[in-house]
Amino acid sequence: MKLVISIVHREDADGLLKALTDAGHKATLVSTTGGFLREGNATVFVGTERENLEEVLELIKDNCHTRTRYVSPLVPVTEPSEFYIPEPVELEVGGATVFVVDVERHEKF
Ligand code: 2BA
Repeated sequence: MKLVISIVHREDADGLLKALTDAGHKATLVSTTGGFLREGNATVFVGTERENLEEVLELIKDNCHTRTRYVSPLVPVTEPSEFYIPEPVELEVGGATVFVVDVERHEKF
């Protein structure tokens, strides 16, 4: 068995959950926060048999969209802040960041 941990944009989470459950997969949604932007994102956990893994990954790929974000960098400590005008930096935010891990044991009590 595999556990698919997928960090996705909040706006994609509902569509992804629907696509997964419509296809007969079980999923859990957790509200999370990105360490870099400190913005809310969503993490979806799917436990699945090995033979269904590629279908789960395809559903994630099809339902999560890349977005461009502009963020203002923090004032560098070496710069006097009154003279520093930060230029927004363009970031490409996933899509989905996906980890697939082996499940040693799965029980349901
Ligand atoms: P955040 O950590 O808030 O990162 C949001 C976006 O900021 C990232 O998009 C990336 O484009 C950029 N970014 C992150 N760290 C950076 C850095 N040190 N320098 C420059 N730019 C940086 P994604 O790569 O698509 O990641 C989206 C979210 O997925 C992340 O939100 C984080 O919550 C999660 N994530 C990504 N890679 C991860 C990893 N290796 N381990 C755990 N969580 C991860």
